Amino acid sequence: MQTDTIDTQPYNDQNPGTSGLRKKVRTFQQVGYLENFVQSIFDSLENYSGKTLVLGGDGRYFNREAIQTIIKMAAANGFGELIIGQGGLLSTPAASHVIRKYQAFGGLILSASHNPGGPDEDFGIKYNVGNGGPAPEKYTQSFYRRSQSITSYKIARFDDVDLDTLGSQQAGELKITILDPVADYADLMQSIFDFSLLKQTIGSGFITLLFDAMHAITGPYAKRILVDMLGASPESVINATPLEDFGGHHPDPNLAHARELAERMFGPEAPVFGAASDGDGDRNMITGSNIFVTPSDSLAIMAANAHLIPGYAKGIAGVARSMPTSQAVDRVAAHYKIPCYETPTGWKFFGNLLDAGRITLCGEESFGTGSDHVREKDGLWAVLFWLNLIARRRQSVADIVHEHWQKFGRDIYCRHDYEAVETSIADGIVEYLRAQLPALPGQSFGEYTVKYADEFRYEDPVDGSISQNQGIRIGFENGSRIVYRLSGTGTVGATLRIYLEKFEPDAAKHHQDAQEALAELIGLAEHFGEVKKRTGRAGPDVTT
Ligand code: VG1
Ligand code: CO
Repeated sequence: MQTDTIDTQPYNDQNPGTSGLRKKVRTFQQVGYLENFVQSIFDSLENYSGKTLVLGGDGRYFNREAIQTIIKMAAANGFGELIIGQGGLLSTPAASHVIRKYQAFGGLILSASHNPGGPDEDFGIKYNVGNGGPAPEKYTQSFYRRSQSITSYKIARFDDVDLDTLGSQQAGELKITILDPVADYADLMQSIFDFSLLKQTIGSGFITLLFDAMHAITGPYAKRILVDMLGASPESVINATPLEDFGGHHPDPNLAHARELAERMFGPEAPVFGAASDGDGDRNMITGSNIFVTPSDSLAIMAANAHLIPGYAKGIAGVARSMPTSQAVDRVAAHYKIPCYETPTGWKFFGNLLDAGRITLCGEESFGTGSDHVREKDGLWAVLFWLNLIARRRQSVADIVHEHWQKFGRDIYCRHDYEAVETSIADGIVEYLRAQLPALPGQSFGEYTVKYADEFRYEDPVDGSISQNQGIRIGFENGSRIVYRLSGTGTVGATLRIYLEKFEPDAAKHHQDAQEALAELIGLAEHFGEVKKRTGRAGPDVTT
């Protein structure tokens, strides 16, 4: 096998964000851009010679091309085997499972998740370590450092590999195995959930369902699992064909982007259950007939009901949530006397807690829930969890949610996103907020008295690593919170997220509209952050 060492110049913007390096496709298409980043990853890793790397992506534009380049670079850098999803496809949770199942050294996942795809849209790449989870910060920081001084990369010379035929082939010393991207994952799901109960409950018509794959990676997974294995009707999976540009939409599972699903779930004759997943299959939106379940509530409800699911029948060790996620799950943890951890945004912070057996379930307000079955959040897993729950409790989604609120109280919650804000304006807002923090505690604003105002800092309880500046929090005596943070996944300007939360113990007040119930807090968020004033916007671009 002939390998070449190609001279290159560093790019100064290869700093991974919340979930890998995400940029416009055109940025990735610059000479040596992808190669520099991949070589920077390989250069930062040790002792992988002869070992296995998993490779797959969400099928977006540039996926196949990038995979061919990475195959040749992995060969030149001395990996022994590549396991690649057929067609270059692997959902993020399936990639995590494949890494674990085949005890691979690590994996490269090509995705920009819920961001749009196509020649003018986004692409992304991230490295996952041997536990199947996203590389912790100490890795991503060293990838970035290496990218700033890189002078060459290594690449092998051979013809493009056939990504579509299952089985193993040899390219020089490198073994390449193309595997069915769905099979192992479907087996894993079958080992966690009660498939015979689900089949029966769907077959009897008690559960009718609608799943929106948003023309992204979960189409083939949903068809195999929901339709072929569980007997749902083929029409219950919509937008099931993965497209390179997701049909021109944002593959972002929320009520704004999964519009067809939202219309049907809130229309007459709505199915019992509706859900959607994102570009790379790790997010989920849960709805029922005429009800939307916030991801924070979904996590809390899962934690409270986990014992009803075969895979968690023995009980759960603990739970974790990202800092901006509502405190609903904390109440469940307190009730069952299990630990609850608060981590910075991004799945990479759950890995150590999962590996150490300290937690079983975890989640984020951004439509992400998961468990110790893999080391990523998992969209279809969440769908199956809810279906299993509905089948076991024989109740509607609305009844399950309302009973939960009655027992634990409701954490009324919403998030406001201001997208593509000029970076200097966004930084100015953060500075302005930061300057106010020391003086806020003790001050009262109507019924809200500030209890604490700080910047979230996390010390990992397992390895002691510290992450600073993970979002600004203003917490009130009555348990309400306002959180501000800048997104680490956007590709245009800055995205400012404002997270708002208010606890309502009184069941008589549980059926309020979230925006109305949070109106006073929304006003306070503007008072502290001057976001509308400084951006000149009338309101958020996206409310979830
Ligand atoms: C967002 C979410 C975060 C999530 C991340 C990756 O990050 O807020 O909770 O972990 O996306 O999810 P940010 O930095 O933009 O707020 V995915 O499905 O995009 O891999
Ligand atoms: Co995603």
